[in-house]
This record gives sequence, structure tokens and C-alpha cells, in this order.
Amino acid sequence: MGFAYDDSNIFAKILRGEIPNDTVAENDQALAFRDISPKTPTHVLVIPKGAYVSFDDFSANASDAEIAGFMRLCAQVVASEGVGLEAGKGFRAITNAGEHGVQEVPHFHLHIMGGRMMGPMVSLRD
Ligand code: DGP
Repeated sequence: MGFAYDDSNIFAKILRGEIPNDTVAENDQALAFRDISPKTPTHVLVIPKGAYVSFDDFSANASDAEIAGFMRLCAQVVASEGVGLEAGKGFRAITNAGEHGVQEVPHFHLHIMGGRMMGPMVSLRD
């Protein structure tokens, strides 16, 4: 069974231009925009333009071109936000998947977070 994608999710609406976003960068395969409630000074979400639910869906089912485009856009964002290891002090990239991952929006996205010291890698909820 494949991954069931619900195209009424908020990031699908952003991709269709139905709701606005604060775009950081874009290419043919992916879009990067600022998180609506940033947890760190840099908090950018990178999403594929294709309909993928989660990291496991995207990494298994996206084409090589989609994966390359997505990853190259991530690199561009890290550099332009000044958080990369060449010019900055580092960052954290997080993706949440499904119930245990506490994923809120069911369209694959990578959080690129930086601009301050991070805390523990995870905070567990019982
Ligand atoms: P996750 O738990 O990984 O699915 O995180 C979803 C993130 O999406 C969360 O940090 C808040 C952000 N978010 C939710 N709705 C919107 C929106 O309409 N616009 C933007 N820019 N971000 C949103």
C-alpha cells in the first residue's frame, strides 16, 4: 500500500498559491519558506513540490531529480541563512513523521533551524 496524500493540507495550499508564504528560495523541485511560528532565529521549512507525505514516502518514491532538487535547495538555504559550517556556527535539520514523530502537516518538510545554541536532541512526551 502506498502513502495516502491529502491535498487539503496547508502546505499543498501554499504550493497552489491559495495561502501566502514568506519564501526564502525556490527551484523547480522544491520551495523554502519561513515557519509561521519560528522556534529559533532561523527556522525555514523546505518542502518538495511533489505530493509526498513524509520523509519515508519522499526518500522511497521521489525521482532522483526531485531528491537532488530538494537537497540542493536545502544547501542553498543553509548558506543564505548564514548557518552553515563554512560561514556560520551550525544548524539542526529535523523532519517529523507520523504519529510518533508528532508530524502536524502531512506534506514532507525539513525544518532548518539555527542562529542560536540548540537544546537536547529530543524531548520525549509520554
Ligand atoms: P511538523 O510538526 O513537523 O509537521 O511542523 C509543522 C510546522 O509547520 C510547524 O512548525 C508550524 C508550521 N506551519 C503550520 N502552518 C503553517 C503555515 O500556514 N505557514 C507556515 N509558514 N508555516 C506553518
